[in-house]
Amino acid sequence: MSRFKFSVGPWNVASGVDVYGPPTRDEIPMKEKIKKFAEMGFDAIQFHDDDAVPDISSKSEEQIIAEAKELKALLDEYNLEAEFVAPRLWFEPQFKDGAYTAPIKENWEHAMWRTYRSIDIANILGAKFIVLWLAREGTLCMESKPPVETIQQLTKSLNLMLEYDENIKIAIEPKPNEPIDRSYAGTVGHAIALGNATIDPDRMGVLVESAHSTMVGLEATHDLAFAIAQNKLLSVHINDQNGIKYDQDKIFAAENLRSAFNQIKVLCDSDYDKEGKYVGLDVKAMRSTSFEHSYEHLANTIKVVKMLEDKVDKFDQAVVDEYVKDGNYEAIEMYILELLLTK
Ligand code: 3MF
Ligand code: MG
Repeated sequence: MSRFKFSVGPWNVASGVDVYGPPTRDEIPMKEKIKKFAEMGFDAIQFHDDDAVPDISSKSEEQIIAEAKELKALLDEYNLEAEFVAPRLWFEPQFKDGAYTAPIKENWEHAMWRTYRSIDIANILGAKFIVLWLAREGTLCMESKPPVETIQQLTKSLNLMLEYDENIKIAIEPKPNEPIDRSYAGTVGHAIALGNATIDPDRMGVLVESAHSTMVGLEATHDLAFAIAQNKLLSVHINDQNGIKYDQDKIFAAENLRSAFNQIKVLCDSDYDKEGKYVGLDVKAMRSTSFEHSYEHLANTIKVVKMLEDKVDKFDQAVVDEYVKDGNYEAIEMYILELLLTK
C-alpha cells in the first residue's frame, strides 16, 4: 500500500497524436476514462475547464454550471474527488500570443472569462484550487509585447482571480518552453515570485512537474524542496524526461531513478501525504504503445512510487551522517546505489 493518494487528468490517456503524425490509438470517451480511473484506485481527477464542460467558450454561464453539476454527480457515483480545474487556454487561436499576457485587450478579457468559469466549476466540483500552466505566457517573437508591462499584466490577472473568489487558491505550473519559445515564468522560483507579487500570497502556490524541472536543467527534487520550504507546494505532476528537450511525460523513474527516489523521499519526509494532498500523474503512453495497453503507464507509475516508498523506508539518514563526518562521500554514492539496485 502506498501512503499517498493519487490523482490523474483525462489527458494522461491519449491517442498518440503528435505534431509530426496522426493518432496511433483510438480516442476513449471521457466518461469511460473516469470509470476506469475509479476502477484503478485513483482518489481524484484533475480537470481542464473543457474536460469538465466541452466547448466551454460557446456556452452560457448557466449552461456551464448545469454541466459542471452533471459531472459532479458522476464523480460522486464513483466516489472520486476533483483535485483542481485548469483553464486550457493554449488551445484557442485567440491565445496564440498569450492569454493573460495577450497583447490584444479582447483576448485577455476572454482569458479572464474562462478563468472565472474555471473557478465556478472548481467550486461546483469541490476542488480547492485552480492550476495555471502558463503555456503561452512568453514570446514567440520577442518584440511583440513589452516584457515588463506584460509581466505586470500577468500579475494583475492573478489579482483579479483572487478578487473574483475570496477562497480559491491558485497553483502556477511552470514550464520553461514548449509550446511557447521563451517563457516569462519558466521555473518554480518564478512561479513563487509571481504569487508573492499578488494581493494575497497565502492563496498562491505552485504545482511542480518533474519533467518541467528537467527541461530547464534543474533537479525536480530541489524544486519540490524549495516549494515545500516556502510552504507553496499545492500539487505535483510526477513523470520523467530524457534531458533538456521537448516534453516527454514518460513514466516516473524511467529515465532518472535516483532523482525519482529523491523526489519521493522529499515528499515522504515532508509529510505531504498527511496534508491530504494528491500525488498527481502527468504521464503519457508512448506513441508506439498499442490501444490495449492504453492505461498501463498509469498503473506502472503508481507501482514505481510504491517501490520507491519501500526504498525510502529502508534509507537510514544516520548511516549517511556517519559517512559525511568521515568525509567518505564515495560510500554515500555506493550506499544509495546498493539501496536502489538490490532487494
Ligand atoms: C504540459 C502540462 C499540462 C498541465 C495541465 C494542467 C497537459 O506540459 O504539464 O498537461 O499539467 O494542463 O494544468
Ligand atoms: Mg503537467
